[in-house]
Amino acid sequence: MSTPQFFQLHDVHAPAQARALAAEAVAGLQARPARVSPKFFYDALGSRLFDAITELDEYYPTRTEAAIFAAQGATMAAAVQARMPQGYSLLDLGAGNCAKAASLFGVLRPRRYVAIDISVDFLRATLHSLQRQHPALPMVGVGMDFSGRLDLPAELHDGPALVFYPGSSIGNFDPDAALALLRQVHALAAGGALLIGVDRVKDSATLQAAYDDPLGVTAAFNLNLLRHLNRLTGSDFAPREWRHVALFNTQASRIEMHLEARQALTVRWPGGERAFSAGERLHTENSYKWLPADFQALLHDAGFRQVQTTTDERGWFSVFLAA
Ligand code: AVI
Repeated sequence: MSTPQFFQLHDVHAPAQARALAAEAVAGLQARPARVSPKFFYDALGSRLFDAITELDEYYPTRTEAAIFAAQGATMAAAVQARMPQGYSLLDLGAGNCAKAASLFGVLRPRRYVAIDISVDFLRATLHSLQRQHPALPMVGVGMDFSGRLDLPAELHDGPALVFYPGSSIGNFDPDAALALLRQVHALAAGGALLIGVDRVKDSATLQAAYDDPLGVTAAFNLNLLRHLNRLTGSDFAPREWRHVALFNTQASRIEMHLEARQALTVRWPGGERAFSAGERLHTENSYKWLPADFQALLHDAGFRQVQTTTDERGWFSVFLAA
C-alpha cells in the first residue's frame, strides 16, 4: 500500500530548464580549459555518493559541523527565536538528505520547513520519509538550481525566514558568486537570519585526504558526473577513460577536483564533439576554504551586520549566525 505524499513539491525543473542545463554543460565542455559546474554531481546516484563521502574518516567537514550544532544548536536556536518570536520558515539550501536540518527541528521549532535542492528525485524520496517522521511540521520541497538565481516560488515569500546553508556548500562558489548568492539570501531572509557552515583553511595534507580518499568514494562521486552529463546532453563519456584528481591550490585557497583523460580521446554529443589529449583535464569543482575574518567580511558586504561565530576544538570549521 503506498503512503500518501502530504508534503508539497515544486519541481522548478521544467523541460526548458533541463535544456538550459544541458546547454550550460555543453558550453563548459567546449571551454578551454574544459570545466563544468559542480552542480552536475547531483543526480540521484551522485547525492547518494555524497552521503557516502560524509561517512568517510577523511571527510571531516560533516561530522565537525554536526559536533558544533550538537554543542551550540540550542543557543543558536534561542537567538533565532528571539529575533523572530512570531515564527519563521526554515529554508534549507542544498538540502540533500535533509539530515542536518532535521537534527535541529527540535530546538529550532520552525513553522514550516522548505527543502531546496537540485536533485529533485532524491529530494522527493527524502521528504517522503521525513514527513512521516514529523507529521505536524508543514514541509515543502523545491527542486531547483539556485546557482544562478535564487528565485523561490512566490507563495514561499510570506514572512521572515531562517536560511540554513550548512556543509560549506558556499565553498563551491567562487568568492564573487558567493557574495552574489549571499546578497540574495539576505533578501530572502526578509529580516530573519542565516545559519551557515564554512570550512576553514588548514594544512594541505588534511584537505587533500578529505578529497582523495583511499576507498575511492570521492573518485566515484567525481566520475559519476560523466554519467550524468551523458544522460543530460547525450554525450558518450566513458568513465573508465578518466582519472580523479584532487589538489589544494594554496594561492586560491581552494581544493580543486578535476577529471583527467587517461589517453587521447574524443567525446561526442548531438551537434558537437571535443578532443582531449592524454592528461588533459575537465575541471569539475572548487571547494574554497575560508579564514573566518575573510568570511565575516563577505557576510558584512552581503548586508549581514550582526554575526556570531562558533567553531570546533581544532578550529577546522566555522558556523556563522548572521542577521
Ligand atoms: C557539497 N560540498 C560542500 C562538498 C565539498 O566539500 O566541497 C562536495 C564534495 N566534493 C568532494 N567531496 C565533497
